[in-house]
Amino acid sequence: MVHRDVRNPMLFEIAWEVANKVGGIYTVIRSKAPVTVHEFGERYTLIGPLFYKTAAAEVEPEEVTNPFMKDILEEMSRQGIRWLYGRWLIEGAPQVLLLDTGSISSRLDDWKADIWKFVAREKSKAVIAHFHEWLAGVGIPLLRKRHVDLTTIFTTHATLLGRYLCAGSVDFYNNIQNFVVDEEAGKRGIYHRYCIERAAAHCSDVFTTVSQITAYEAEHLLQRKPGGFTLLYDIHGVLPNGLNAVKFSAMHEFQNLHARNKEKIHNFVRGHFYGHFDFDLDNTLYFFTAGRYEFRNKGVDMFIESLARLNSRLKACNSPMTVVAFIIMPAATQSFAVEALKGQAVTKQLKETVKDITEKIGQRIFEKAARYTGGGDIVSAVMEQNELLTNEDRVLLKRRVIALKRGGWPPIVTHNMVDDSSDPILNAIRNVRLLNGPDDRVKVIFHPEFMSSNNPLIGLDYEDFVRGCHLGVFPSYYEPWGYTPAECTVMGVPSITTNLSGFGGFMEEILETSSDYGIYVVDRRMKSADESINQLADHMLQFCQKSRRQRINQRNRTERLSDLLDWKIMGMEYVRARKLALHRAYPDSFVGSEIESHRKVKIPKPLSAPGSPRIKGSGISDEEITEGMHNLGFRIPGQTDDEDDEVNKENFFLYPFPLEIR
Ligand code: G6P
Ligand code: 1S3
Repeated sequence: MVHRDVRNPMLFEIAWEVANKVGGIYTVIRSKAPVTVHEFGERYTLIGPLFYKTAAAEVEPEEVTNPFMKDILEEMSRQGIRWLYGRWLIEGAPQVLLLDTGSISSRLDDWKADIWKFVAREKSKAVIAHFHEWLAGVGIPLLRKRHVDLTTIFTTHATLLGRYLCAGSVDFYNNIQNFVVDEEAGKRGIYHRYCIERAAAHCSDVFTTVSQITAYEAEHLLQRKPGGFTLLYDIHGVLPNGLNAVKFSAMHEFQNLHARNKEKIHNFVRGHFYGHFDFDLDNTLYFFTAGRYEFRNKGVDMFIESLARLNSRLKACNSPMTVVAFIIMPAATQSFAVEALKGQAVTKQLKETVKDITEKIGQRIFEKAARYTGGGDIVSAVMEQNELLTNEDRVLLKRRVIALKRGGWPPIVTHNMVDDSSDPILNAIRNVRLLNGPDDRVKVIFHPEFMSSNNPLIGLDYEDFVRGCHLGVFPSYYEPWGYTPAECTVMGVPSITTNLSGFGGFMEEILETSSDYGIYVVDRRMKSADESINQLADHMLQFCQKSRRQRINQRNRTERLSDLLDWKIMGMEYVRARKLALHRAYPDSFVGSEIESHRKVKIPKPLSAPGSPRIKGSGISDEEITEGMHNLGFRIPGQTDDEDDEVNKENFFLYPFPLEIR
């Protein structure tokens, strides 16, 4: 019997998105790398697919130092298997092994066994193999079949069947208990993939997922409940996704960045709405939604419908505010629309002409002032109005202004779509008649391409664009986690999400009143679609009614949550999952005293927000809450509403370990 060291295990993390950017799993693994490297150092290796086009930019090749690994890789080379070993060029620089799946497809079973021959050679340490998503998870049943001496974790970031069912028109959450899963998978032509996913979930020592909502889904569709227990230890099996929150040395740098990037969005808006630019940018709010183009799953249908209701409400209450709502979702396009490019060009020309003319006027005033030798009124002598603007300037200015005239209303889409007439987003916008008319208080811009600083229209990278906006709106129907609102949060941008998204559910669990922190959660679970749409419109309307000071305060509170979403805290659930995996595989190596106790705490509403009936009703004073938070390890500067603004001094809290979310 081999006795493996469970205190210093080796960790392999296997995923299709290692050094291969496809979607959210890439973000999970990449952003988590620094904390995992911190914990495991050289005992951590990531395994993923080798794509020659991108690998060179992602991985720096390195000599294999581990003698066991070296032997195995040499053996694989002799068998014609191509691989790349090195450091992934990301923060934390983890060791990475990329395998050319093309070179091994003919003997898939064998190569997987080859890799795991590692554990037959490295006998001193326990080995944890953590697989993400079904594509990588195919290895788990094979390992189980061969009785390889290691422990496995399988994390699913969505279920195949759940995604397929939700994208259709089924009432998914109300029927989740009733689906005949094999039949449904068969009908959709995904039975083989579904079987792999289910086998991975069932054969793993520890099965986990990214949120409570996906745990519920997995329980019914994969028929295994995430988490589990041993005699000594239990976990719920939800490993929420974290981020690396960037902390600026100047506390309010994120507010300055908002103002700077908003100015760039203003420039785009001036151009886009040329000829109809009759609204005040000082009273304009930028809302946006972004992500993969999944019309129903990402809740774009609900967003557009709610914007139409918001438009009517803003008109009805004569609001001075204008909302420009961006939809950033890549779709098939032919090119940028001429109208969209023209708008930027004519406004740029106008700006340059005005700049030239003002320079010339300045020069003329200077010349006159320098020559002034006395006599008469100084001001009229130096700044004779008729002489300031020459005829040539007047003609040029007229030409530029005339160029701003346009026939139709500003376009609702920035590109020429391949499928304009049947595009679901465009059709939904047309159906609710949000056509950027002069009376509309809500304007819509569909940008069917991801943001980039090289883009001739907006010219901002996604992160800068988000910082410049006021509110992210993500009313998803199917969203196991949902990084978009989490990213908004760490940048101090308030957002709206739903209780069907993993992130929304997580925030509702840990915050007493999430809206005070700028996280609005729409109920899409217990309410009808119409009620949810109204709730979303209400949240957006309330946001429009905030003063600038209130928006600044709210951004401060939102940004304070970023510590919570950092991997340093979120990664704790990964630590627990690994511990359970080791407990399960090597129960004799642990003793009773190692049982961890968890306590569940909720973060109270911010002290500067108005008291809720719940707090008032409970009879607990702010002082008591403050003291309670202090006892729990929160760091609290004595705050008042006035302090909770741009000059706010320090972080509101440091969250105590361990964080227990049940
Ligand atoms: C940041 C800047 C302020 C600016 C404000 C605008 O807080 O530091 O100088 O006034 O943004 O906020 P708003 O919500 O109107 O874009
Ligand atoms: C999945 O990617 P998606 O956008 O297909 O995994 C992500 C990372 O866990 C998660 O954030 C997202 O909700 C899932 O849907």
